[in-house]
Amino acid sequence: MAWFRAASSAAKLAVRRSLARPGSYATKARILPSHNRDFHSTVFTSRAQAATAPIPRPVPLSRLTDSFLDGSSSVYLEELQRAWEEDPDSVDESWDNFFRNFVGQATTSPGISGQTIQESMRLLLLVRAYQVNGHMKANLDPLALEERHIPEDLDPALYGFSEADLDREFFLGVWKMAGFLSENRPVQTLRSILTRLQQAYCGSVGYEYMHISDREKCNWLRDKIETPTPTQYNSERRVVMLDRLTWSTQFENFLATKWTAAKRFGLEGGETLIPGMKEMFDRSADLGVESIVIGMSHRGRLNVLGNVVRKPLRQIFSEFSGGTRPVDEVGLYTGTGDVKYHLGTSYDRPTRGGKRIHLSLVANPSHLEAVDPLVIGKTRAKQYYSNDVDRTRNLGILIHGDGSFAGQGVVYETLHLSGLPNYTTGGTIHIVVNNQVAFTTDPQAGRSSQYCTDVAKALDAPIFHVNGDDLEAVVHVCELAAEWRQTFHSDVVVDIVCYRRFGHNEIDEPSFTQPKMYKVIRSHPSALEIYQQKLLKNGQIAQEDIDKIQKKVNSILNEEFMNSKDYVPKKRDWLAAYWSGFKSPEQISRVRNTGVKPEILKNVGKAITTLPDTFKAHRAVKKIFEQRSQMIESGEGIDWAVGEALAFATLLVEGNHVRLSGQDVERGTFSHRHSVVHDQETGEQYCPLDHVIMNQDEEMFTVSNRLYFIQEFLSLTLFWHTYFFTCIFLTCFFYNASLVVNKYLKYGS
Ligand SMILES: Cc1ncc(C[n+]2csc(CCOP(=O)(O)OP(=O)(O)O)c2C)c(N)n1
Repeated sequence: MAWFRAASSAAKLAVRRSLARPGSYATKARILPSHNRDFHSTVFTSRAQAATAPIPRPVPLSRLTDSFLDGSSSVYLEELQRAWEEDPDSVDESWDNFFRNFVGQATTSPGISGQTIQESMRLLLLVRAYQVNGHMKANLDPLALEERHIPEDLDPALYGFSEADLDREFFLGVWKMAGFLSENRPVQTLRSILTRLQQAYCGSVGYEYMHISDREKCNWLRDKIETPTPTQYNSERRVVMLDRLTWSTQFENFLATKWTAAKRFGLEGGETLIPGMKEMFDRSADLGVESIVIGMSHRGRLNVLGNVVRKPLRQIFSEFSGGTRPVDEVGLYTGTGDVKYHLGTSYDRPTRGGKRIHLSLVANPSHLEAVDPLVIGKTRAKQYYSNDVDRTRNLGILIHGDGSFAGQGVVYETLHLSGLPNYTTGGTIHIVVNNQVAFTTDPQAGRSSQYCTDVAKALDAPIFHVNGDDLEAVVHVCELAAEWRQTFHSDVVVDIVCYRRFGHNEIDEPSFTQPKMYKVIRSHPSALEIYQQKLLKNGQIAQEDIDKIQKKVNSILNEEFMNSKDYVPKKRDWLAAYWSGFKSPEQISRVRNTGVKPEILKNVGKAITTLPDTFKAHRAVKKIFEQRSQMIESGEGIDWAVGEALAFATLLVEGNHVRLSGQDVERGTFSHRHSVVHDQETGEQYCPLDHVIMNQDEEMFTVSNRLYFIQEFLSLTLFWHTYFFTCIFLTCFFYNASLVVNKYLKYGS
């Protein structure tokens, strides 16, 4: 019990000490320019700051000490400890944890220099504060223009620690925690704990994950973030990253010099997206992903097409030059004007780990974010048709702008589908190219939330904010996102905080509206220059190697440009995937006989009107099913609901997948369908259309009530239709989906 008495009195002493020290408690959140993040100058409230800071009001001792350390409660604690020593199971689990952590350590770790219980608890709170709010102090803005409120709970002085405590050793272990707080971490000095907290949470990455309610998921992330030492890449990886960043940068430069007046919606300022995506895909392939469906809007699309999906560069250049039309295909697949950054393509790409991964970039209309649910629908359809039951082989990736991610309702609606059993794709990876301006709107004017990604918190998705000028940090979080998705099969967000070197497009003048920002941007080095300088400075690469990479990339770009002059487009260039038998707008489909033989109608009719013997359906529903059975038997009086069910059933018999989706599709808005019947005693559900053919796969007929988002429903369903030639039936309130009809359905088929 000596530990306890010593701890108790030492704790009180520590509190008195800290109370006696003026200004040791930070009283307010401070505003610091984002570049001023040097550990030693910001981690403690300095004397100079303390002198100008308001003098803290006296705090009653009772509010600062842990009450169980005082008076009669100490006797109680001694009793508890005695009981625990005899039998750990005799005390509550929380006390068992407490004694195991603190008593065990205090007696067995001579290195801990006078650590009191109260200090341990305060240190724990400090670590927690970094986990929750460390991102507020992270160095995220490459332009260092953003002024952020640094929460006071990141100041060790708030917890009573001073410079004098820096070299004291502390144990932090807590039962069932990972990272800093795991029980098997060695004892560390306060200085090293604070340094590592700063590195882990306040460097180029700001992690937001403490909103996630699942402890296992938080621990998984803590293990990845709070590693004993920061992650390091070897020289081979660095050269690959440099090569990829050179491609991304040179590609935009090349287009800018060849087509000076063309709109590109270039990626300048956010070029690390490309190496980030490539590393994300490589990691995903290592973890079992075979196919990736990508959706994105204008920003950086040509760069993604050329450098990630590997659309032939000559083809892209030919589109810039106006290209020649294929003589034999005139009128079949045509397009004009700005079509080059709306087109999609697909490609089988070799990965760094020696695998192949199929990539397809879905065609995109001007409407921002409209493509989101289509990507989800296509991914889900691919999972169904490739029997990807655990959804680990097909992955959807969405790339957003910061303005669009925060502003477009379709983003929230798509996120909300992500966890529904009949809509999930096992997690989408979202990447935000956050150039901190939307057209001419500053973030402060464009949204109420702190981050443009806050909407994803509703989904318990982790969010990794990263400084877009730090290539290795971008690559790190891109890999982490891939690992998260393959581990937890849920959405994750990478927010690349970057800037837009030019205007909204290349012929816009950004200084009309963002003069201060663009003054900084004009003299800001590119991410490529920053990375080259970093590698040179650390002796990790020689100038000749950098020159060699630049020269190689330039010569390939020039070669492809020469080849683009004779490039003849093929009709398949217009399709995101190469579909054999896909009709052009001028070709007419064969009119098919959709009738079926009466015997088939009778057979399927039996299946759709039969309920299991033991099933206790509602009285009225039972009667409806008896009447339906008579209609099938006699062939007379067949009503709308039976006609519809027969249509679905015969589609199934012919091998088609049928998907019904809407807010009240299971019962039917007019209580007519009853495609899912509920047992009145057990609540069990039975869907007769799941039993039309022998050993029918449950997903072959999918009927699913869901939230009321018409646009997502149609977009999601559209891909089952266009990719797999299924049929779409549209019903009421359909006008909400007119965007999807105009932009996809009308042109799709
Ligand atoms: C639904 C829709 N609304 C408006 C527009 C017009 N528009 C095109 S780009 C853009 C700004 C988008 O900003 P952000 O998402 O931040 O992307 P950035 O262009 O900055 O990369 C707008 C409003 C559009 N294309 N689609």
